[in-house]
Amino acid sequence: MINKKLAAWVEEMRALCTPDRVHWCDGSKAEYDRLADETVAVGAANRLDPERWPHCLLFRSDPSDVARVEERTFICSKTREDAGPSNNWMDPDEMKTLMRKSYRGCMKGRTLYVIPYSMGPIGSPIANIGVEITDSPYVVVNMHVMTRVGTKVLEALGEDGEFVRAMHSVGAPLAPGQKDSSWPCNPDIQQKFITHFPDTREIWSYGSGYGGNALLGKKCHALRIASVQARDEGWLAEHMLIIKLTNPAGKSIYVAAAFPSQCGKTNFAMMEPTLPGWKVETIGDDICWMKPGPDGRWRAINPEAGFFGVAPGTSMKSNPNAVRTVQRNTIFTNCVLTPDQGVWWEDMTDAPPSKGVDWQGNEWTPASGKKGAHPNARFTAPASQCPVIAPEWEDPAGVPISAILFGGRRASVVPLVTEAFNWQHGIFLGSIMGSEMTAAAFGTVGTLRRDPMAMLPFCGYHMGDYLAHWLRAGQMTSPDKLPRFYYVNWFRKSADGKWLWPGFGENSRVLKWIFERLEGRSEATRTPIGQVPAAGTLDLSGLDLDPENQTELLSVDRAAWLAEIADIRRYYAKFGGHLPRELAEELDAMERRLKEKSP
Ligand code: OXD
Ligand code: MN
Repeated sequence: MINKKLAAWVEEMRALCTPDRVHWCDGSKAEYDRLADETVAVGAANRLDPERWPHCLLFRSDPSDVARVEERTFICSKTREDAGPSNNWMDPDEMKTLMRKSYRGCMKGRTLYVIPYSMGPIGSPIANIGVEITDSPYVVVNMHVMTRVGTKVLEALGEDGEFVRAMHSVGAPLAPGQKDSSWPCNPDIQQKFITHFPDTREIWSYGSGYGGNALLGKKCHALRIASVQARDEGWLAEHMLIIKLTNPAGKSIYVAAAFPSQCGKTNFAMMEPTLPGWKVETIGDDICWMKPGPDGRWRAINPEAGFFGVAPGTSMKSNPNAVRTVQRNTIFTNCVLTPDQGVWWEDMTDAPPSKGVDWQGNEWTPASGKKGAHPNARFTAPASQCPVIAPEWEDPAGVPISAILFGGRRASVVPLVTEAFNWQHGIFLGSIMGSEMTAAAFGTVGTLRRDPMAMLPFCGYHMGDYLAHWLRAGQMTSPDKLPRFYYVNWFRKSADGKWLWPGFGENSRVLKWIFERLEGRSEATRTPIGQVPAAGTLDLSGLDLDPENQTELLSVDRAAWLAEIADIRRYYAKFGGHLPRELAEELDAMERRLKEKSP
């Protein structure tokens, strides 16, 4: 028996968008294969060499449609106040009136697909159901990989269950007889809309077919809408990877970590530790939903079922487990097509292919000096294919989190690892975290963007209230059950601009110190900003690290921190009356400690 609200909503959208056909997705492999074949047959995708890249597809997007569009992303809460200073806002009724005009007749000549999906293992008390309506077969096949799709979700939803309504159109109706383009979308950036209605748990997306703009289970549902659900219901929806960390004695803990986009989350989630006997296994690489469990510990699931990872830079050196994951059943977007029907991207191998077809469909050679793959080219691959996926990654009960890490790219100021004094101090450190912009992101290269808990582009309500919610979460279970917070920075540089820390698998040394801190076996030194590893407690064995670098990596530069205080105050001022008093007090206390002679 179909859910009544779902049937009514699909009919309403069908009548508005007037597609030629409606297809309810069952989530089967046959459905995936049929749609994949159709996209190849109409020239929208290339099938890769079946021997070397079995069941892999390559799509090329329109040049106007290559990334998330934050400037066209809106949080349409009832009041502007609730959306806060970091989100674009429009009145929900006004936005819907505007968008209904775009949606009217927008699916002419196309099929309307109904995709029932579950974020998280079906039936998990932490999971949540959504239904995406789309006119893009590319979206359907990607959703098959990234979420759990189909009839089993409809069964779990039942006749009266609640679901997130996720409406999407590429915004490119077809006139009778009109030939379709290989990547239909609305090329006018001002006509793209990624809108959220948190109060009614709805997403309306129009004009883009790419990534987070179109695969609505990911950033739109699992972060922007879910963060509001989490606020209202007493849980946490976060932009965090989740790993299982096992020591040489076979004891395991689970760690979540928030890093802004482009700071190596996928690499960290699949890390191969350099320290002998230590093991990292993946639970998730991007999103973490956490609820207090029956034992009072915060239990986390990865709501996704796949990885939508940035391809350029992914190599056997930077992330061998990602390379192994994407060998089959993978959808590539905006990579180079090689002459032997394979894919390539910058820094995948030391030697590039002699020639290929670039992400815009043009003949390409490395000698051209142009990039062959778009810097935001992606792979969509099933998480189950990751060689280091943890066996319990789909446990409906979730995994208990012992530590939460956060950090961004900071060339100076922030030490390699700092342990927070307590929960409140941890939220304070999370609230001031930030990252220096990279060339691949918008903004001026090198300028610092503060990005609390890496949620700035993904929080569906006022950031000040979000921080208050984190403070409340600390009261939901007994203090001894709470995870501990660690502020990390792999990107510190020396005065002459050289990396102080090798990163990648060597980050396992920091994980070891954290593991031992949690067991009460490792010493820390109190500083004005938090606790850093005491001399000799960070395992640097076998690492050729200059003793000067070692000192600088963990040093707390009081003058530099004092100089940050003014910047933090300016940034906190944007939160107005929504800034939790506790955080303003933490800032004052840090300033006092920095000005004292000793910590
Ligand atoms: C992502 C992002 O794609 O954070 O995961 O931008
Ligand atoms: Mn992300």
